[in-house]
Amino acid sequence: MHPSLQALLTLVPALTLATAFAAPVAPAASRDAAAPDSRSALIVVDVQNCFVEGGSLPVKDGLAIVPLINRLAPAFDNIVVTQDWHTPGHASFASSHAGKKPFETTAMPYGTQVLWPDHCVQGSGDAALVKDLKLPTAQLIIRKGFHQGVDSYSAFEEADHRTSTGLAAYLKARGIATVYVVGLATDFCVAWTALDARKAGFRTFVIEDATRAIDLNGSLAASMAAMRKAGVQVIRSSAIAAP
Ligand code: VGL
Ligand code: ZN
Repeated sequence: MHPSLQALLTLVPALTLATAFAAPVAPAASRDAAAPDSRSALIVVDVQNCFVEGGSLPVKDGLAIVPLINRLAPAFDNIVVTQDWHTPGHASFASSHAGKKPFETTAMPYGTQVLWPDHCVQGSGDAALVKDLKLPTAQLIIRKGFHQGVDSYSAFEEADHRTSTGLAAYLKARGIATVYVVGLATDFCVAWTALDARKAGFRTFVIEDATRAIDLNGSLAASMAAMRKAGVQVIRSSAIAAP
């Protein structure tokens, strides 16, 4: 669990109230402020068969974001794609822990770990990118969660908060200052990626309608509050690409 998310999860009832009064979605007038430029990158998180209808850990309505992402892509000179990429018997799988069921938690050396159904195993069709995702100009695929004993929701660093994926250095070497995060799932890999993007100093947008959530025990409200608190700007795809 991301430390700032963990702290916030203990406040879920308060947060639910807080988000009910959160600022409304950015109006069309903010289109220019949200517009990507040559120093912007789109980060497409985990749009894989495992996380959509028919996959091993399906996120409700996950496929609905694919046409949106395809429509956003031409607005970006720089696109990075991530893939959740686990070993068979990965430590984040409930099946690797005697007596544990999916969606329960366990204590790992790096903190509390939600246990998932087996998902996104390296090289499987389940781990492949969704076929209809059309990102012909994407330049980098970051695979994460491939160390047997450590999960990695974030595209920037593993859940031990020590092991870097190299993404921040890559983006900085390419002159990127602003990132736009889309994909699955809002409250896990998208949120952790956006929070770490802020930590690494990027101006950070999450394009909310191009994400879908798992929403486990209030995790969606907690993640939205954590992102807003960290300065992540939550926008709609209409601020960037005409519907
Ligand atoms: C994810 C749970 C487990 C995600 C990955 O992509 O949000 N969620 N592994
Ligand atoms: Zn995973």
